Amino acid sequence: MEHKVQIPVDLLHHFEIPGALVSVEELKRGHINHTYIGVWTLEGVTKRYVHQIVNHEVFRDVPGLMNNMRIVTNRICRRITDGEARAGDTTLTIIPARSGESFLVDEHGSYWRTFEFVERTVSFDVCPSVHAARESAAILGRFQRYIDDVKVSELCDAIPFFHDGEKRYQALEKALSIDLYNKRSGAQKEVAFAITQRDLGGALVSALRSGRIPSRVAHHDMKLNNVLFDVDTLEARCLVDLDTCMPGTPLSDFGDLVRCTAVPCAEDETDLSKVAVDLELYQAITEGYLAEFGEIITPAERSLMSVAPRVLALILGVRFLTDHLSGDTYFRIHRPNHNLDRARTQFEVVRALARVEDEVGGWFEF
Ligand code: GN1
Ligand code: MG
Repeated sequence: MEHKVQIPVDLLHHFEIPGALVSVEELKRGHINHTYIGVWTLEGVTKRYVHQIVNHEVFRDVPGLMNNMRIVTNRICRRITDGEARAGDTTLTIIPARSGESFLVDEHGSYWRTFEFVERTVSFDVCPSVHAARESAAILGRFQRYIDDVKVSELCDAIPFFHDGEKRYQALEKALSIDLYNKRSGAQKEVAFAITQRDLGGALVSALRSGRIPSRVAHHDMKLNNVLFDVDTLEARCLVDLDTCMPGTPLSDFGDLVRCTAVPCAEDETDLSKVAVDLELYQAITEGYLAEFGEIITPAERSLMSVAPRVLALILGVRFLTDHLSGDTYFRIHRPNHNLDRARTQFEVVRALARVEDEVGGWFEF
């Protein structure tokens, strides 16, 4: 389940960081990459950096991914220097290797990269307030506005078919038919629910494919804990985890943010009675988002906003379930049946969102 990583201290000194590494500690967060916080010192002054191992089983094209990230962060930096960004907004700063590359490969074949640590910020796994909900959505709207003129053709698919609900269902069907670990019988309820929702899974990707909604660069992992808030004012300042910035639809991000923020419980909550939509949070997200991005999105995109959270929760649930059936090779687990628990929770989120969908529909109209 866990694997101990040897920190390649010598290799980290090949990044463009002046000084020496004093200490490094793992930040236990995220299901895919491994993240460490390094403290460096130069002439008595210390500075923190984020060192990360990019999971190259998941991200097959690390140079392509880093190029996407460079394009997106450069665009945001230009908005900031041109005075077009909100005061305080910032983005990730990639620290290149001395060779000029944006990553280094260690002797075990792990891909390491480094960012500046964004100081004086905090993040939340569960939404702490209506203000935080509004701020997280507003920074998402600004992020999408800042990068809206980046051409989708400039970015590669960091993970092909990532939020493609149809492909995700095909993968589930394959895992069910192979049933390599005989887990299907223990997941009957979840499998049955997933099958009834198949059409919903494809709702966004079919609109994209038919051209009903435009392809735009999107973040594709818009969890609340990927938003950094100012530690004093709790204003949202930065979106992190830019690995999956690639062509798609911004509805993916809006949907993801609602599914995890307006349902304020842990993603693997086992007490399903805690899985409920907080309409006040949901409304704050909608208002915060539309205030920043509402003038850019098309009527067709707006018309899909109320269903997007349900689609995103379903796709994620299907992905967790598929991974459970396939031996937990993708999402890191911390207990037996963890991915099954996660799938069950997401399916409960789908049900909870369905119950409020008519009620919230009017929020998205002009
Ligand atoms: C993964 O590792 P993390 O937490 O940043 C996943 C997302 C899921 C998320 C669910 C590359 O993100 O798609 O929505 O878990 N990232 C990838 O918690 O698959
Ligand atoms: Mg991520």
